[in-house]
Amino acid sequence: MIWRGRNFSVDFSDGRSRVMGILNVTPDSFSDGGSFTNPKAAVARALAMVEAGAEIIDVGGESSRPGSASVSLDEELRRVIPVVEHLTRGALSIALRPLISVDTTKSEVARRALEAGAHIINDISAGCFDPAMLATVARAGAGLVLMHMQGTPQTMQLDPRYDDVANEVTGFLRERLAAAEAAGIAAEQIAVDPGIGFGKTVEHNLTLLRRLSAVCAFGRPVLIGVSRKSLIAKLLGADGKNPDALRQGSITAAVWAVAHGARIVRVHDVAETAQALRVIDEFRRKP
Ligand code: 7PM
Repeated sequence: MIWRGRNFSVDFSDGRSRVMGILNVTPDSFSDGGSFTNPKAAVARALAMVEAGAEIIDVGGESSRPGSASVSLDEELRRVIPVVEHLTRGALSIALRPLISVDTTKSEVARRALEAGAHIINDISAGCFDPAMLATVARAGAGLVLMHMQGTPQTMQLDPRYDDVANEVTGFLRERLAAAEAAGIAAEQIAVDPGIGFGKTVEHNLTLLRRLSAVCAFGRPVLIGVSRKSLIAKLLGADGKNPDALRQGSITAAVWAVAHGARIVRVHDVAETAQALRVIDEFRRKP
Protein backbone atom coordinates (compact mmCIF):
# COMPACT_ATOMS: atom_id res chain seq x y z
CA MET A 1 0.00 0.00 0.00
CA ILE A 2 1.30 3.43 -0.96
CA TRP A 3 0.23 6.83 0.34
CA ARG A 4 1.42 9.58 -1.94
CA GLY A 5 0.87 13.05 -3.25
CA ARG A 6 2.70 15.44 -5.54
CA ASN A 7 5.58 15.97 -3.09
CA PHE A 8 5.68 12.86 -0.89
CA SER A 9 5.40 9.10 -0.92
CA VAL A 10 5.09 6.57 1.90
CA ASP A 11 5.45 2.92 0.95
CA PHE A 12 3.87 0.71 3.61
CA SER A 13 4.84 -2.49 1.83
CA ASP A 14 7.95 -2.61 4.01
CA GLY A 15 5.57 -3.56 6.84
CA ARG A 16 6.67 -0.70 9.08
CA SER A 17 4.12 1.42 10.88
CA ARG A 18 4.75 5.16 10.99
CA VAL A 19 4.70 7.54 13.95
CA MET A 20 3.08 10.95 13.51
CA GLY A 21 4.33 13.32 16.22
CA ILE A 22 1.88 15.90 17.54
CA LEU A 23 3.08 19.50 17.38
CA ASN A 24 0.55 21.76 19.02
CA VAL A 25 1.01 25.42 18.21
CA THR A 26 -1.87 26.55 20.38
CA PRO A 27 -1.30 28.71 23.47
CA ASP A 28 -3.82 26.55 25.34
CA SER A 29 -2.31 23.22 24.37
CA PHE A 30 -2.21 21.25 27.56
CA SER A 31 -1.33 17.71 26.69
CA ASP A 32 2.09 18.20 25.15
CA GLY A 33 3.72 19.63 28.24
CA GLY A 34 3.80 23.13 26.85
CA SER A 35 2.83 25.27 23.95
CA PHE A 36 4.81 26.18 20.90
CA THR A 37 3.50 29.46 19.61
CA ASN A 38 7.10 30.60 19.26
CA PRO A 39 8.20 29.09 15.92
CA LYS A 40 11.74 28.41 17.20
CA ALA A 41 10.48 26.38 20.15
CA ALA A 42 8.09 24.52 17.86
CA VAL A 43 10.87 23.66 15.43
CA ALA A 44 13.07 22.42 18.28
CA ARG A 45 10.25 20.20 19.50
CA ALA A 46 9.70 18.90 15.96
CA LEU A 47 13.39 18.10 15.58
CA ALA A 48 13.35 16.20 18.88
CA MET A 49 10.33 14.18 17.70
CA VAL A 50 11.98 13.38 14.36
CA GLU A 51 15.15 12.25 16.11
CA ALA A 52 12.96 10.10 18.36
CA GLY A 53 11.42 8.35 15.35
CA ALA A 54 8.56 10.48 14.05
CA GLU A 55 8.36 10.37 10.26
CA ILE A 56 5.39 12.74 10.12
CA ILE A 57 4.96 15.95 12.12
CA ASP A 58 1.35 17.05 12.57
CA VAL A 59 1.20 20.81 13.08
CA GLY A 60 -2.03 21.98 14.70
CA GLY A 61 -3.05 25.55 15.46
CA GLU A 62 -6.67 24.97 16.36
CA SER A 63 -7.31 23.00 19.51
CA SER A 64 -10.05 20.46 18.91
CA ARG A 65 -10.49 19.87 22.62
CA PRO A 66 -14.10 18.98 23.41
CA GLY A 67 -15.97 22.19 24.15
CA SER A 68 -13.17 24.40 22.90
CA ALA A 69 -13.78 27.64 21.05
CA SER A 70 -12.76 27.83 17.43
CA VAL A 71 -9.83 29.96 16.33
CA SER A 72 -10.02 32.82 13.81
CA LEU A 73 -8.45 32.33 10.38
CA ASP A 74 -5.86 35.07 10.99
CA GLU A 75 -4.85 33.63 14.34
CA GLU A 76 -4.54 30.09 12.97
CA LEU A 77 -2.45 31.34 10.02
CA ARG A 78 -0.21 33.27 12.42
CA ARG A 79 0.38 30.16 14.50
CA VAL A 80 0.79 27.57 11.76
CA ILE A 81 2.40 29.08 8.66
CA PRO A 82 5.71 30.27 10.20
CA VAL A 83 6.22 26.84 11.75
CA VAL A 84 5.51 25.05 8.47
CA GLU A 85 7.92 27.39 6.68
CA HIS A 86 10.67 26.65 9.20
CA LEU A 87 10.04 22.92 9.03
CA THR A 88 10.03 22.69 5.24
CA ARG A 89 12.71 25.23 4.37
CA GLY A 90 15.20 24.78 7.21
CA ALA A 91 18.13 22.45 7.78
CA LEU A 92 15.80 20.02 9.56
CA SER A 93 13.93 19.23 6.37
CA ILE A 94 17.10 18.68 4.38
CA ALA A 95 18.77 16.38 6.91
CA LEU A 96 15.81 14.36 8.14
CA ARG A 97 12.94 15.05 5.76
CA PRO A 98 9.92 14.55 7.99
CA LEU A 99 6.58 14.75 6.27
CA ILE A 100 4.61 17.76 7.44
CA SER A 101 0.89 17.40 7.96
CA VAL A 102 -1.30 20.27 9.06
CA ASP A 103 -4.26 19.66 11.34
CA THR A 104 -6.82 22.15 10.06
CA THR A 105 -10.41 22.36 8.89
CA LYS A 106 -9.88 25.67 7.05
CA SER A 107 -9.08 25.60 3.33
CA GLU A 108 -7.19 28.89 3.50
CA VAL A 109 -4.86 27.49 6.19
CA ALA A 110 -4.48 24.35 4.07
CA ARG A 111 -3.76 26.34 0.90
CA ARG A 112 -1.11 28.51 2.56
CA ALA A 113 0.48 25.56 4.39
CA LEU A 114 0.69 23.51 1.18
CA GLU A 115 2.14 26.53 -0.61
CA ALA A 116 4.75 26.65 2.18
CA GLY A 117 5.67 23.03 1.48
CA ALA A 118 3.46 20.93 3.75
CA HIS A 119 2.72 17.46 2.38
CA ILE A 120 -0.55 16.41 4.00
CA ILE A 121 -3.75 18.01 5.28
CA ASN A 122 -5.22 16.34 8.35
CA ASP A 123 -8.83 17.52 8.39
CA ILE A 124 -10.76 16.28 11.42
CA SER A 125 -13.98 17.24 9.62
CA ALA A 126 -13.08 15.26 6.46
CA GLY A 127 -13.81 18.32 4.35
CA CYS A 128 -17.24 18.92 5.89
CA PHE A 129 -16.56 22.23 7.67
CA ASP A 130 -15.12 24.15 4.71
CA PRO A 131 -16.70 23.50 1.30
CA ALA A 132 -13.46 24.58 -0.44
CA MET A 133 -11.22 22.11 1.41
CA LEU A 134 -11.34 19.13 -0.97
CA ALA A 135 -10.74 21.29 -4.06
CA THR A 136 -7.79 22.95 -2.28
CA VAL A 137 -6.18 19.59 -1.52
CA ALA A 138 -6.93 18.37 -5.05
CA ARG A 139 -5.34 21.42 -6.68
CA ALA A 140 -2.15 20.99 -4.63
CA GLY A 141 -2.03 17.23 -5.15
CA ALA A 142 -1.51 16.87 -1.41
CA GLY A 143 -2.08 13.98 0.96
CA LEU A 144 -5.31 14.02 2.97
CA VAL A 145 -6.44 12.40 6.21
CA LEU A 146 -10.20 11.88 6.30
CA MET A 147 -11.37 11.56 9.92
CA HIS A 148 -14.79 10.75 11.30
CA MET A 149 -16.36 13.05 13.87
CA GLN A 150 -19.94 13.16 15.10
CA GLY A 151 -20.99 16.80 15.57
CA THR A 152 -18.45 19.55 16.17
CA PRO A 153 -15.62 19.89 18.71
CA GLN A 154 -17.87 22.25 20.70
CA THR A 155 -20.69 19.75 21.13
CA MET A 156 -19.44 16.30 20.15
CA GLN A 157 -19.03 14.88 23.65
CA LEU A 158 -22.39 16.07 25.03
CA ASP A 159 -24.43 13.01 24.04
CA PRO A 160 -22.85 10.85 21.34
CA ARG A 161 -25.29 8.29 19.93
CA TYR A 162 -25.10 5.59 17.28
CA ASP A 163 -27.25 2.62 16.32
CA ASP A 164 -24.12 0.85 15.06
CA VAL A 165 -20.98 2.89 15.52
CA ALA A 166 -18.72 0.80 13.25
CA ASN A 167 -21.27 0.89 10.44
CA GLU A 168 -21.89 4.61 10.75
CA VAL A 169 -18.20 5.49 10.88
CA THR A 170 -17.31 3.32 7.87
CA GLY A 171 -20.37 4.59 5.99
CA PHE A 172 -19.26 8.18 6.61
CA LEU A 173 -15.67 7.44 5.55
CA ARG A 174 -16.94 5.70 2.38
CA GLU A 175 -19.02 8.77 1.52
CA ARG A 176 -16.10 11.15 2.20
CA LEU A 177 -13.69 9.02 0.15
CA ALA A 178 -16.16 9.27 -2.73
CA ALA A 179 -16.51 13.04 -2.23
CA ALA A 180 -12.73 13.47 -2.17
CA GLU A 181 -12.29 11.42 -5.32
CA ALA A 182 -15.11 13.36 -7.03
CA ALA A 183 -13.21 16.55 -6.15
CA GLY A 184 -10.12 15.24 -7.96
CA ILE A 185 -8.17 13.64 -5.09
CA ALA A 186 -6.80 10.21 -6.00
CA ALA A 187 -7.45 7.35 -3.58
CA GLU A 188 -3.71 6.92 -3.11
CA GLN A 189 -3.53 10.45 -1.62
CA ILE A 190 -5.94 9.52 1.17
CA ALA A 191 -5.61 7.98 4.63
CA VAL A 192 -8.63 7.25 6.84
CA ASP A 193 -9.20 7.62 10.58
CA PRO A 194 -12.21 6.57 12.71
CA GLY A 195 -11.64 9.60 14.97
CA ILE A 196 -11.17 8.13 18.43
CA GLY A 197 -12.76 10.51 20.97
CA PHE A 198 -14.55 12.67 18.42
CA GLY A 199 -18.21 12.32 19.37
CA LYS A 200 -17.81 8.90 20.98
CA THR A 201 -18.31 7.35 24.40
CA VAL A 202 -15.76 4.94 25.87
CA GLU A 203 -17.87 2.05 24.53
CA HIS A 204 -18.05 3.57 21.05
CA ASN A 205 -14.26 4.03 21.03
CA LEU A 206 -13.69 0.45 22.24
CA THR A 207 -16.03 -0.93 19.57
CA LEU A 208 -14.12 0.96 16.87
CA LEU A 209 -10.76 -0.24 18.18
CA ARG A 210 -12.07 -3.83 18.20
CA ARG A 211 -13.41 -3.47 14.66
CA LEU A 212 -10.46 -1.68 13.06
CA SER A 213 -10.53 -4.28 10.28
CA ALA A 214 -13.72 -2.61 9.02
CA VAL A 215 -11.80 0.65 8.53
CA CYS A 216 -8.79 -1.19 7.05
CA ALA A 217 -11.12 -2.73 4.43
CA PHE A 218 -11.01 0.50 2.41
CA GLY A 219 -7.50 -0.52 1.41
CA ARG A 220 -6.20 2.88 2.48
CA PRO A 221 -3.73 3.47 5.33
CA VAL A 222 -5.52 3.77 8.66
CA LEU A 223 -4.41 6.47 11.10
CA ILE A 224 -5.29 6.24 14.81
CA GLY A 225 -4.99 9.01 17.37
CA VAL A 226 -5.53 7.84 20.91
CA SER A 227 -2.51 9.36 22.68
CA ARG A 228 -3.44 10.88 26.08
CA LYS A 229 -7.11 10.96 25.17
CA SER A 230 -9.86 10.79 27.75
CA LEU A 231 -10.55 7.21 26.63
CA ILE A 232 -7.21 6.21 28.15
CA ALA A 233 -7.76 8.32 31.27
CA LYS A 234 -11.20 6.80 31.80
CA LEU A 235 -9.95 3.23 31.36
CA LEU A 236 -7.24 3.93 33.95
CA GLY A 237 -9.40 5.91 36.35
CA ALA A 238 -7.01 8.86 35.95
CA ASP A 239 -8.14 12.47 35.95
CA GLY A 240 -6.21 13.10 32.72
CA LYS A 241 -4.40 16.13 34.14
CA ASN A 242 -1.05 14.40 34.47
CA PRO A 243 0.09 13.27 31.01
CA ASP A 244 2.79 11.00 32.52
CA ALA A 245 0.03 8.86 34.00
CA LEU A 246 -1.39 8.21 30.52
CA ARG A 247 1.83 7.40 28.68
CA GLN A 248 1.93 3.61 29.07
CA GLY A 249 -1.79 3.26 28.41
CA SER A 250 -1.44 5.36 25.27
CA ILE A 251 1.45 3.24 24.01
CA THR A 252 -0.54 0.07 24.66
CA ALA A 253 -3.45 1.44 22.63
CA ALA A 254 -1.08 2.35 19.79
CA VAL A 255 0.34 -1.17 19.82
CA TRP A 256 -3.17 -2.64 19.71
CA ALA A 257 -4.08 -0.38 16.78
CA VAL A 258 -1.02 -1.35 14.76
CA ALA A 259 -1.46 -5.05 15.61
CA HIS A 260 -4.99 -4.75 14.20
CA GLY A 261 -4.05 -3.03 10.98
CA ALA A 262 -3.47 0.68 11.64
CA ARG A 263 -0.47 1.98 9.71
CA ILE A 264 0.03 5.41 11.31
CA VAL A 265 -0.32 6.43 14.94
CA ARG A 266 -0.58 10.05 16.02
CA VAL A 267 1.20 10.43 19.36
CA HIS A 268 2.79 12.73 21.91
CA ASP A 269 5.38 10.28 23.26
CA VAL A 270 7.30 9.57 20.10
CA ALA A 271 10.41 7.72 21.36
CA GLU A 272 8.50 5.29 23.58
CA THR A 273 5.83 4.60 20.96
CA ALA A 274 8.38 4.16 18.17
CA GLN A 275 10.21 1.58 20.27
CA ALA A 276 7.00 -0.37 20.94
CA LEU A 277 6.05 -0.27 17.27
CA ARG A 278 9.44 -1.51 16.10
CA VAL A 279 8.74 -4.68 18.08
CA ILE A 280 5.11 -5.12 17.07
CA ASP A 281 6.02 -4.50 13.41
CA GLU A 282 8.32 -7.52 13.55
CA PHE A 283 5.53 -9.62 15.07
CA ARG A 284 3.22 -8.57 12.25
CA ARG A 285 5.70 -9.12 9.44
CA LYS A 286 4.68 -11.84 6.96
CA PRO A 287 7.32 -14.61 6.84
C1 7PM B 1 -8.02 18.20 22.97
C2 7PM B 1 -8.77 17.07 22.64
C3 7PM B 1 -6.92 18.56 22.27
C4 7PM B 1 -8.40 16.31 21.59
C5 7PM B 1 -6.54 17.78 21.23
C6 7PM B 1 -7.30 16.68 20.89
C7 7PM B 1 -6.83 13.45 16.13
C8 7PM B 1 -6.49 14.40 15.19
C9 7PM B 1 -6.66 15.34 17.12
C10 7PM B 1 -7.05 12.09 15.72
C11 7PM B 1 -6.53 12.84 13.50
C12 7PM B 1 -5.59 15.17 20.34
C13 7PM B 1 -6.88 15.76 19.85
N1 7PM B 1 -6.91 14.05 17.34
N2 7PM B 1 -6.32 14.12 13.89
N3 7PM B 1 -6.39 15.57 15.82
N4 7PM B 1 -6.88 11.85 14.39
N5 7PM B 1 -6.38 12.52 12.20
O1 7PM B 1 -5.71 14.35 21.29
O2 7PM B 1 -7.39 11.19 16.48
O3 7PM B 1 -4.52 15.54 19.92
S1 7PM B 1 -6.71 16.60 18.29
